[in-house]
Amino acid sequence: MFVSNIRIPKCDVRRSPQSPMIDIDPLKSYGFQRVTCSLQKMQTNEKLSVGRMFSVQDSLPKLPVPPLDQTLQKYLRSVRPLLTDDEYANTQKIVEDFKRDPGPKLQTLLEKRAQRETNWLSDWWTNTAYLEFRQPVTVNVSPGVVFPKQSYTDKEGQLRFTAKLISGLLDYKSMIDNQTLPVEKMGKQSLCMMQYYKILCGCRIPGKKRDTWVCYPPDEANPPKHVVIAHNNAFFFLEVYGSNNQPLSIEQIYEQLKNIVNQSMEPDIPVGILTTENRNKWAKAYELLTKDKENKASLQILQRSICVLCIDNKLPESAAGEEDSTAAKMMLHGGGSEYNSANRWCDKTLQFIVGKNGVCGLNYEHTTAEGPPIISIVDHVLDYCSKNENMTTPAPDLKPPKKLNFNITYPELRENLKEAEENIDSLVKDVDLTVFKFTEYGKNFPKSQKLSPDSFIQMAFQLAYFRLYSKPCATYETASLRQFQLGRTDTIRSCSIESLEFSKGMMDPTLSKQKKAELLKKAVTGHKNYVAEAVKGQGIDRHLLGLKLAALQNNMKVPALHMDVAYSLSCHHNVSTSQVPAKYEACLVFGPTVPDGYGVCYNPQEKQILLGVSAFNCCPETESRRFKDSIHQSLMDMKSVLEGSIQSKL
Ligand code: COA
Ligand code: HC5
Repeated sequence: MFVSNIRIPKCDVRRSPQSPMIDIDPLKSYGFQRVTCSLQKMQTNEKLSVGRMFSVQDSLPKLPVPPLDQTLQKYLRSVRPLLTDDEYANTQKIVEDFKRDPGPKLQTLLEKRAQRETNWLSDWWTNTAYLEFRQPVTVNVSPGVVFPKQSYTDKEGQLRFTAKLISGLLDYKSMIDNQTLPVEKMGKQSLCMMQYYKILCGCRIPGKKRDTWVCYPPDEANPPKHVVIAHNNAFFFLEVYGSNNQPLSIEQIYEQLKNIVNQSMEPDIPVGILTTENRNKWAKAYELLTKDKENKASLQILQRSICVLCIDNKLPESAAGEEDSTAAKMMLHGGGSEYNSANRWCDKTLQFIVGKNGVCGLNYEHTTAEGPPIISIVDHVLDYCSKNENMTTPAPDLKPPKKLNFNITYPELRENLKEAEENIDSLVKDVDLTVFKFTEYGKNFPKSQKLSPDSFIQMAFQLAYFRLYSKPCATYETASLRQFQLGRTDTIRSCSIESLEFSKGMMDPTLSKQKKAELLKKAVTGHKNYVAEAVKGQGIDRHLLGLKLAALQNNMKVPALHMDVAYSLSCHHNVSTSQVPAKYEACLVFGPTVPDGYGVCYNPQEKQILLGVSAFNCCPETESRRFKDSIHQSLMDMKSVLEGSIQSKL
């Protein structure tokens, strides 16, 4: 928990005002202190004595508020391909009206907020995108990452890998604790490092209208020194440092894990399944659960932990060729109550999942951070695990692992558990997931054509959708705002007038390859320009959201612009995408953001592209495999037109 003397840049991590005061008396035996926290204290924190990791933090620019006219002009262009002529004419009028009133008033309110706050967006974003979201975090919010398959095939191998993974994680954590982690860069631009600081200590807590988020950073008086191990639905406290603050050796961790497994040979009460529930339902159950002192202590150990490690016992059978998609499901939702969905604590920021037969990866709760810091940990841990030598030495005064007890005293809680099982099982049935490796080429091909690989891939998604549905759709791509203090993300609206021209052109058999290549290049360039502006804080989606929230906060009504069909259509992302590059062959997955949409996460490597495509079975119009095939076809066709047009030039 935050305490007054933590030394972080004054801008940064803040406790949500709703966060409960925490009484952790039952943990005294583990040497934790009672700590209380206050938002006030957090806000008055003075500067961090800056190590390398935060060396440029305070000199990063503040997120700007873009000019109103610029946003409105871009907005009109972005909605054009989604609207009929009549709808567009109506939207033009609505935008003109907004420009006169209340646009300027709201813009002034936003500019004032930007002067006051370190980042005018970050708190609003945390609340609207995450803490106020009421659907389950499972599938809807928390992404999954599949690691390359490991070589272990039995329980001993599984536990040895887990032990090494924990050791690698602690090795990474020491760079956060000592602030020696190098500042991440995007081109020449340094990025905000605050997300790294929160990854190995954050947790979400369910609330009735809004969740809260707590964090126990490394430089508090008594920082967390334990992980939680989940096995057979039971949770165990495992201290991973000795009394001299030295991490346990790999062998020591392995022995502790063996002890844990021996204590949990039969499936336990599936309390963890509650964390996969709708947040309001989980909040109600949480309230009941915390009436019991022992439960409360167990919950606090989970929340205070560095991370959770899920040692899974079950793995569904996969049809040939489906193994990667099955693994991705284990990471995204755990396979339902019959498999591993109760062997999770989905509120915890980071859960490593070590499954049977070499299937492993992670799931992370998104409130705390974007993908790149998570992938930085993954790359480090996998590097560490691939080394043969063992540099660790035994640490003194090992504490035995301790099972976290949960007493299900209220009959309602039993019903909550049953209902949570039913709900996750139907969610699991609804998820349609396909992961695949496109091996024909990677970033190398678009680069050889002097085109941005990311924009090229985005145009493949546009064409893939158009090929299946003969129409364009609002498409989301994540743009990083981490060039700014406490920056998170904005939206890249990948569907554009140019992308539609390109998609139509590609499907037109009468057009020459030359002409198609021209349309492709124009669309790619248009997209790249949008990206360049979005990452500089000149995107439109967060600005429009800010204008709406400024109205609501000042007791004004929601502007007509935000009630218009153009706004809702352009925010209904039938394709929701994100690029997350990784060194390893990691496959990344997240769920669609609308019932009739696709989620596409891609990891472009030099000579191949790894993709995770999701959809919902309940929607008859979507199918992940069809979309995947269409992406494949689009990437092939795009290469062909570029190569064809070169030949025709010769
Ligand atoms: N010709 C040749 N090479 C080019 C090129 C061109 N016209 N344009 C770009 N390239 C090269 C780049 O130099 C870069 O080279 P590298 O592989 O050596 O690093 C590479 O191609 C990739 O560039 P590009 O494909 O244009 O993408 P990007 O790295 O600029 O990323 C975004 C674009 C939008 C993905 C990025 O700006 C961003 O915001 N990422 C954040 C995503 C995120 O947070 N995801 C997680 C969400 S939880
Ligand atoms: C392990 C990588 C997961 C990527 C998750 C991601 O891209 O989240 C997006 C965050 C944001 O603010 O854009 C949201 N999205 C899943 C809806 C694209």
